Formats: sequence, structure tokens, C-alpha cells
Amino acid sequence: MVVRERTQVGIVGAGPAGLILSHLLALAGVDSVVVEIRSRAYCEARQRAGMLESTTVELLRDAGLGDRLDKEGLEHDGIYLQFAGERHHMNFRELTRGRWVTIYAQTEIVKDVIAARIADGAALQFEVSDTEVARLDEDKPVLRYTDAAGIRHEVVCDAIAGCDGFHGICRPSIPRGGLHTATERTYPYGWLGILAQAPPSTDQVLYCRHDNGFALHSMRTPEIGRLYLQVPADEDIANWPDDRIWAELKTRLEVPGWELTTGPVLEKSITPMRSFVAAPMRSGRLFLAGDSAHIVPPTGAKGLNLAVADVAALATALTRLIRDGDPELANAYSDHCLERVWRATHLACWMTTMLHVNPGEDPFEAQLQLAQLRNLTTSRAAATMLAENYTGYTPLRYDPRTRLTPAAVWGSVALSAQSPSTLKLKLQWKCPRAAYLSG
Ligand code: RFL
Ligand code: PHB
Repeated sequence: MVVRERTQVGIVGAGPAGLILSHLLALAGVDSVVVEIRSRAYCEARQRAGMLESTTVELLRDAGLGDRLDKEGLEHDGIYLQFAGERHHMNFRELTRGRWVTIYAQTEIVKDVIAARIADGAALQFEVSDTEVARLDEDKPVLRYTDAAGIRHEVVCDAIAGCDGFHGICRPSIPRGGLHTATERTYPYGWLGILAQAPPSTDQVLYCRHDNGFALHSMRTPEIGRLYLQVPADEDIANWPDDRIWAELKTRLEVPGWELTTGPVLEKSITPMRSFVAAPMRSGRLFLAGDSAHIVPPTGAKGLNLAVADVAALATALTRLIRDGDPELANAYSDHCLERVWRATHLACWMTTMLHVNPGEDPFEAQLQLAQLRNLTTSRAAATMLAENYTGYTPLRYDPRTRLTPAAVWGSVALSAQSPSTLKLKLQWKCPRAAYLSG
């Protein structure tokens, strides 16, 4: 038996991209169904990003998703850069006249958005299987999946959003010739990441180039540290008992007068590094967003931030297309996003190659890296370039005017008998505080 259904936007993937898109669409009165192969618990526990641009924070706040972020997020003025045994503070707030960065884990964003969507009565299906997207060239594409109870569904949509990450099914479903370019670069190293029951030894995130390789000291809370080490791309985690990880982190990160606090390792894994961009990010009525369209190495902390920028633009474009019958922004979606994607791709690639040690690196290469780092810490112009790019200088392409007006919210609340807490949340959005690029 196949259950046939109808929605406006079929969303594949309940990572940050899919969840935030579904939330932003709901604010504009556009209906969606989100399908996800993993369980809710798995999505909420998957350790990944932690560093948010101020543009991302502003959008989350502005969309009513900032309560816990404002309480628990750790707002930082900038980062530290360390090389040749010297540590330098890069004050982004001062360099950009006010931009900042925030540490708030992706796991927490995912929990916040899932809770908000469920409170809103959203159609969110976890543990689905055999997801398919079809009829992408028609006005009514379809999303098919089998739900956790084994029932097959076919959902007729106005558009489908492929938010299913790098290994998802949406990008490969684009008909032959639909993707004009798929550009990829791999790196000969990966990141060994740990989550540790160890209070962070630094007040802001610390990026370090050391002759043994890159190291990064980040954090999740005042009690939990998040640290990374450059390791060979094909490294086996079994070669890294906890003692060895801490010893290597100390070797790379410690400077005279500063010690690294250690503690029990709660989780560890190795992530490969890759740059990838698929273009265009649209094929007919299928729109790719987030990691399904592009991947950056995590050195510039851009992946999640790009996913948020994509869905901010996509929410506006789909609202105009589906609700208002205006295709202009949907037609411009890919070009608009790719501009930011390539900027971030450059930043991430540049920071990665400046801070990591290539296997077999010669002294010439090492000196070039040190010269760039020295330039960043001595030239205000160079430091400002990093600060602007790192904090997400360009405003997001999101038009808050697409949201339902308070009057329309009252109407839709009355119609769907939503809870008073949902109502309170929605009414907060009538005065957007963040600045966006619209059109
Ligand atoms: P996700 O998070 O991969 O979510 C995709 C979802 O789609 C589901 N899925 C399917 N669902 C239904 N049917 C199918 N056939 C499906 N196939 C897949 C998946 O189960 C999943 O739930 O992609 P999204 O939403 O685009 O979000 C992207 C971010 O997750 C990613 O870019 C960031 O985590 C990257 N990243 C960082 N980004 C930052 O902005 N700041 C950071 O500080 C930062 N640090 C990091 C990072 C990524 C890292 N790793 C592990 C890659 C640090 C690390 C170590
Ligand atoms: C993190 O906190 O996990 C993090 C911070 C900065 C990065 C990457 C990851 O560049």
C-alpha cells in the first residue's frame, strides 16, 4: 500500500539545513514534510560544528530559535592564532566594527529546531528508508519514502529541498547533464577530534600551526573541551590511545607559561578533509542546500554557516515561488548561494593549507606558511580580511517580509488551534533585528 500525500516543500534530511529550512518556511506559512534516515536521538547527538558566524546567530535569534543559544552560547571577540611558539589574539569585533563569533554546538541547534518544529506540529519523519525524489523537471515533483512503521509514502510537492548532506540521494538524482560542474579537492590529512571532560584552557578558540601538524583547541561549555589534531588522511583511530592524544596536543599547543588541562575523553573520531562544490545548486524543482551541494574542510568553520546561509536564501525564494507565484529569486538561488560558497571555499582552503603541514613539506613551503601567518598578525589590512570572512561579513539573503504578518498569524493560529507558546514565539518575529540582503 502507498499512502499518497501533498505538501508544498518536501525536505530530505533533518540536519541543520533541512530543519532550519522547514522552520523558516513555516514562519512564512509554507507547509513542508521533512524525512530523515536516522533516529532523532542520533541526529541530536552527532558531534560536528561548534563555531557560528554572527550572521548565523542573528538569523537564529530573529527566527525565534535563540533562547538557549543566548543563554548557553559562548560569545567570543575573535580567535587566537599560534605559530612558531607565539600566540596572537585576532580581535574580530574590533577589526570588523562589531562582528563576533559564538560557540554553540550543532547538536544543540539541532535539538532546539527539532523541539520547535515538533511543538509547531510539524511533519518530521525520522528513521525513514528508501528515500527517492522524482519528476524533478515537472511543477509537481514527488518525494517517496518508507516510514519507520514500514508504510510507503508518495508526497506530491511544489518543490523538493535536498538537505541530505554529502552522501545523500538528492544530488545523485539530478538527471544527467543537470550538474554542470562538480569540483573536488582532497587533502592528505584529516582531523582527529575529541570531546573531553576538561575545562577549556583557552577563553577563545585557538588555531595552531606546529611543525608536527595543526592543532585546534575549541570548547562546548565551560566544562567540556573540543580539541582536534591533524593526522594522516588514512589514520586508524586505534593508533591514538587517549594518552597519546593528550601528549600530542600538549606538544603542539603549549607555550611557556600556559598549560593544557586534560581530562577523560568522552568521544573521539577521525574526519577526512575535502573541498567540493556542485553547480548549479538547482535542477528543475529540486534545490540543493548545505553539505549536499558543497563541502569545505572545517578549518574555516564554514560548513554549518553556509548551510544556514543557503536555507535562509531558499526559504525566501521558495516562499516567493510557491506562495506568491514569483520565480525570480528561485531562478537566482544557485548564483546567489554560489557566490558565498566560493568565498568560503577559498577561505577554508587557504586557512587549511596555511595551518596544516603537508606530508613531505619542504622548508620553502613552511616559510611561506609562516610568512602568511606573520602578515596576518602584523598587518591590520590582512587581519581585517580574515576577520570579515571568518565572521560572515556579507549579510544573508533572507527577506523577513515574507513571514506572515501578525494578522495572518492570528488567522492561522485560529485555524490550526496552535498552542499559546507557539503563538508567543511567532509574534516575536514582527520586528526583525538582523540586517539582510533582499532581492
Ligand atoms: P548534514 O548535517 O550532513 O545533514 C544531512 C542529513 O540528511 C540525512 N540524510 C537523509 N535523510 C533522508 N534520506 C536520505 N537518503 C538521506 N541521506 C542523508 C542525514 O542523516 C543527515 O541527518 O548536512 P547539513 O544539514 O547540510 O549541515 C551541514 C553541517 O552538518 C556541516 O557543514 C558542519 O558540521 C561542518 N562543520 C562546521 N561547520 C561550521 O560552520 N562551523 C564549525 O565549527 C564546523 N566544525 C564541521 C566542524 C564538520 C566537522 N565534521 C565532522 C565533518 C567540525 C567537524 C569535525
Ligand atoms: C569546533 O568548535 O568544533 C570548531 C571550531 C572551529 C573550527 C572547526 C570546529 O574551525
